[in-house]
Amino acid sequence: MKKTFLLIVAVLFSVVATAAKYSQTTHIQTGGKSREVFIYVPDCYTENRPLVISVHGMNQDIAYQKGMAQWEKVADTANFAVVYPQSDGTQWDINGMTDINFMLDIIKKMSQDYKIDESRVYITGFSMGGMLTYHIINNVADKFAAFGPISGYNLWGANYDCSRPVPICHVHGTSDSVVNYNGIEAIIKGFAQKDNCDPTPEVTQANNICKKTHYKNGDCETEVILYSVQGRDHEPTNNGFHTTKALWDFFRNYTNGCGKINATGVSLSLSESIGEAPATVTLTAKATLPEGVSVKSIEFYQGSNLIETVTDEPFEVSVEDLEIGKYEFSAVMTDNQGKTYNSAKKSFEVKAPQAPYNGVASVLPGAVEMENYDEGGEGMAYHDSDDKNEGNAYRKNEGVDLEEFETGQYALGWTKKGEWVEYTLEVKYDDEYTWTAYAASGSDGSSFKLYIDNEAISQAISIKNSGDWQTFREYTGKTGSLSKGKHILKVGIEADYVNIDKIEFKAVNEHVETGLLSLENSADIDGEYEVYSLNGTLISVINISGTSVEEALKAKKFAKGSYAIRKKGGTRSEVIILK
Ligand SMILES: [Ca+2]
Ligand SMILES: [Ca+2]
Ligand SMILES: [Ca+2]
Repeated sequence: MKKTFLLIVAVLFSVVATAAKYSQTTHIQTGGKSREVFIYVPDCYTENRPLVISVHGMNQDIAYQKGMAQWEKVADTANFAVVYPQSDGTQWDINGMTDINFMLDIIKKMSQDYKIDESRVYITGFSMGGMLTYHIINNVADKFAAFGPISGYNLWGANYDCSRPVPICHVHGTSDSVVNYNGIEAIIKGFAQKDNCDPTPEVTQANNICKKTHYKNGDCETEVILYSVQGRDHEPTNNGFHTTKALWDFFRNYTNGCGKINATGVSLSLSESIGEAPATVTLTAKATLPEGVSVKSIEFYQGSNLIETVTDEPFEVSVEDLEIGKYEFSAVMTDNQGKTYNSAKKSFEVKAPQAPYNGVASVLPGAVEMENYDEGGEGMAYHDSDDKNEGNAYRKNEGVDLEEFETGQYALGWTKKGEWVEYTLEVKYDDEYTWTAYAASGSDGSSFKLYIDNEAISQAISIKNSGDWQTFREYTGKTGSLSKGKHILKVGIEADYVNIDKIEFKAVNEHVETGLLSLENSADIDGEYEVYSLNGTLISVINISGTSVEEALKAKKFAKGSYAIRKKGGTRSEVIILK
C-alpha cells in the first residue's frame, strides 16, 4: 500500500514539474518594497514572447484571481508568460503611481529573466483591477499593447487622456451589483472616439448570453470591444462566456506603438513627452506596409504646419528651440501607390526650467520652508497626484498641497506616497549639516525621505501620529559633506499623509563670515562699524551714536551708493543704500 501511495505522489510531482518552466509565488522589488507576484512561464515558452498581467479585485488575492481567470491554460497552448500581482494591502493605488510603477517593474523583471517581448505586454484586471487597468491607460498606455478590464472602470468619471490609440476589450455583467453596468457603454464609446474608430459599432451576439459591441478602424487599426454578459453579476468567471479566451483572442492581435500586428500605417513616437525650455524633441515615424509596397514620403507636422518631408530612412526629424507651451505632432505617410496614412497625434509639453521660487534659493545654514518649493511645475519641480492645491493656500494655482496652519505660516499637506517636492539650495560652506524637520501627522504610518542631488541623505523617516495635522514635532538627521554652491533638496513621500512645515539646516562646524552677507537689524545700533565697498574693500571705520546708519554715513560725507557695513568684531554685514 505504502509503495503505491509513494508512486502516485511521484507521478503527481512529475506532472507539476513538467507542466511549466516556472510556476510559483515570488517577490519583485518596487518602490522600496518587496511585493508578491505569481509567475507562470509555460513549458513551451521560448524567448521574445508576450506577457499577460492579470490583476485581482479589492479584498482579493492572487489565488482567487488565478482560480477565476486561469490564464495558464491559454498560456500553455499560445506560448506566453503570465504574472498575477498581489496588492499592497487590500486595494490598488488607482490615483498615484505606486502600482503603475509596480507593473512597470514586473515588466522589467520579466524582461530580464525571461526575455519577454516588451512590445506585447497585455494587462487585464477584475473590478478594482479593471479600475487600475484604466488608470494605466491614462498614464502609461505606451508600455502596454492592449487592455482587458473586467467589471471595473473609474467610478468618478472616465478620462480619455492617453498617449496612443488604445485597444480595449472590456467584459462586464449586465446585472453587476457592485460596479454598475450602466456607466460602461459611454466609456467604451469615449475610447472608441479617442482612438478615431468608426462612430457606429458592429453589434452581434458573441454567444447566447453575451452581446459584442465592436468599434473598428481606429488609428493604427485599433479596435475597442465591449462584451456585455447578460444577467451576470460582479464576477470574473469564465462560466457561460469564456472571458479569458475572449481577451486573448483580442490581445494577440496587438503590439505596442502603432497597434495591430501587421497593420498597415504609420506610427509616430517622440523622444520624450516633456521638456525644459528651450526644448528639443525628436520625432520618429515607423511605417508598416504590405509586401511589395514601399514608402514614398513621410511628412511631419507640428499642429497643421508641415515641418519637413522625409523620403529615406531614418524617418526622423528634430524640432529645436521650443518655448514653453503644449505642442501636437503628427505624421502623414504616402506609399508608392499614392495612398496616404495618418499617424495618431502625439503631444509634447515644454515647461519652464526648474528655478528657485521667486528667484531666491534657500540658504544653508538656514531654514527651507516647504511652501517655497521650486518653480517649474509638475514633473519638473514637484510631482503631485493632481493639479489642485487641496489647502488652497499660498501658491493656489499649483498642484502641491499647502495649508496655512497659522497666519502667514504654511506647511506641505495632503501628501501621498510617490509625491515629491524640490528646493534649490544655496549652500554657504563646505561642511556637513545637521537638519531638523518639523513634521506632523494625524494618521499612522506616514513617512518621508530626504535627498540631495538625488542621493538619499536619510532613510524613510517615520512620523508619529501627533493626533492632529498641526502639532509639528522635530525629526533630525545629518547630511554627508556638502560642497559650497547650488544643490537640490528633494522631499519624497514614502507613505501617505505627513505634513511638513520646514526643515532647518545647521553647519556642523563653526564658520566665521568673511564675505558681505545679509542683514541683521538691531534696535540698539550704537557702536563702531567697518564700512566696505560692495567688492569687499574696507573703506573706513565709523562711529554711530544716536543716529541712523544713513545719517552717520552722510555726516562722514560718503557719496551716494551702496555700502556694506559691519559692527566691529561682528560677523554679519548689512548693505546700506545711500540716496
Ligand atoms: Ca494636489
Ligand atoms: Ca498631494
Ligand atoms: Ca513653512
